[in-house]
Amino acid sequence: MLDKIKGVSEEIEQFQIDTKDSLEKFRLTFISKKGKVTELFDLLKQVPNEEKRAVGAELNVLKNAAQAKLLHFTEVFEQAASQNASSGKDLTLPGIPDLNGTRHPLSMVREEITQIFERMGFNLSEGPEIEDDWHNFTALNFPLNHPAREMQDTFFIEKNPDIALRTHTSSVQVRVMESQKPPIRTLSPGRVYRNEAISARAHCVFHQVEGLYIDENVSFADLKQTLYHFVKEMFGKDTKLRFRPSFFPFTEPSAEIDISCLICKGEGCNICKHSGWVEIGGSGMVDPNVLENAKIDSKKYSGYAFGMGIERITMLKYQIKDLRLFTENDVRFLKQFTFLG
Ligand code: 2U9
Repeated sequence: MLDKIKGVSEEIEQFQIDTKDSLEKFRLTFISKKGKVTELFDLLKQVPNEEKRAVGAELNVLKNAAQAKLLHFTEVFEQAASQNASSGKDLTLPGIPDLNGTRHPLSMVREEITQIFERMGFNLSEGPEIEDDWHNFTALNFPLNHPAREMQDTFFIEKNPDIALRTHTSSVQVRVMESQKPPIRTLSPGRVYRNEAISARAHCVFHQVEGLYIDENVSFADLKQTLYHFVKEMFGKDTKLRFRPSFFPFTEPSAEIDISCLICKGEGCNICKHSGWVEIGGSGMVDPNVLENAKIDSKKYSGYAFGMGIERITMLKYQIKDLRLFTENDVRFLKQFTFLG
């Protein structure tokens, strides 16, 4: 019995207490109802009467040692806790996990689009969001009385009709044409502004990618092939493409770009309004007036241009039904996207 007491005594001495959890473990191991010290007291009944007094005395020494160690460390932790409380910190609280952020879906899709065109030899161009009338409208062949210039579509700066927030990134491409010589093969992604009421389908701030290719003998066939390649890369090789005649002041001829519906694969569903097709943007051959406005000889050079809304492409790709989700910054929405580009 004395050997057992000695063994437990050594265990108590060596027991490492460095956290509140290990303090509790110490209490359970030695002092609780099922603890080793209590168990030894239970064994005292079996000790012969003549030894009981001596063994009992040893057991009391053991119990006191265990309780003294428990008390000492209880005080140590209480003191530390009160110091932390007075310094406003609770070091016993669990740490804040270091969560990784995710890319915004618009940023991911923009990069996916630009990478596809970069692989086809397009470079990226940027320009100011606050533009003058020349680069946003006049150079792009907008007639003076064109409705897109009016207040309901355009945000003007301090009532100065010559300065506005750009309504498309074509203004960037006018600047590229003015400062570079053909061949030009450029892509301009960026934020654009239109004076529209905010709803699930429209916003006053959105993003576009526009492309421009100017060289000798550029034809509509080149435009078709470039967009054909883009659509297969972006939406999958089974996606179909069609061009629908349209009108833009800056291109002639002009065409809307439709792709076969990604949801029903052309069968007809709610997303494509049962037509089997969804619009992803517009395109056309750069109007000779636009080339001449940038002092590019329209007899020698021709070009194609196209434009797409990044929100629209993202909504189609991820089946997002409300445009406002892009700007609400709700992490439950944002954390669903991972970039694989
Ligand atoms: C230059 C000359 C021509 C760019 C083009 C479109 C057609 C077009 C819309 C798509 C959806 C804008 O975001 S949207 O609302 N764009 O339909 N954009 S051709 O034409 C240009 C660009 C630059 C110098």
